Amino acid sequence: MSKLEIIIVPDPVLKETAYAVDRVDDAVRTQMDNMLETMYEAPGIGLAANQVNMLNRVLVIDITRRAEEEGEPNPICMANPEVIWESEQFSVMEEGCLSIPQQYAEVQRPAIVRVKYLDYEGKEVELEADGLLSHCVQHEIDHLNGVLFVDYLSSLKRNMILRKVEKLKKQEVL
Ligand code: GNR
Ligand code: NI
Repeated sequence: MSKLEIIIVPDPVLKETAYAVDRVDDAVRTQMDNMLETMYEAPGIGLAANQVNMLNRVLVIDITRRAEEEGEPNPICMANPEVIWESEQFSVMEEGCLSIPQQYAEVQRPAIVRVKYLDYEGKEVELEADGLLSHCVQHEIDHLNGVLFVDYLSSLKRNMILRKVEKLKKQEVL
């Protein structure tokens, strides 16, 4: 496995729409392995292909490995994920993004989603997600469509966050 470099804003690759994979082959599985390693190392609870400069519809998630809890790992790998149902109820949660380091904001999303995707074996499966997992899977699918969590904020808040990241970059804190 190898660690990949995570792309930080502003970068055009984060605005691109990723293309569907034909099938989950060994190359895609290797990509998923490398993305998981990169995500755990970061550390983060999700990672989408755009963030590591790849433009296929692949993402990885593991919400169990958060510092405080350190549960058993539960990696979820998805290719061609699609939201096939969303609840009418909404949920608001503070989100962060490895491509927008050290910045956090509340984001409103459908509380529960049902997602259809190809798993690590290439089998078509469905997953119903709520809570943190729901926010995370929606956040990652957004990446594959070139959308970032700051795109849901007012332009004032968005620009403030993007300027702060610029400043951190200049100070070479990142
Ligand atoms: O590590 C991450 N935490 C997080 C918290 C709330 C909602 C979504 C996320 S995903 C983020 C990692 C990341 O940037 N994935 O694209
Ligand atoms: Ni992100």
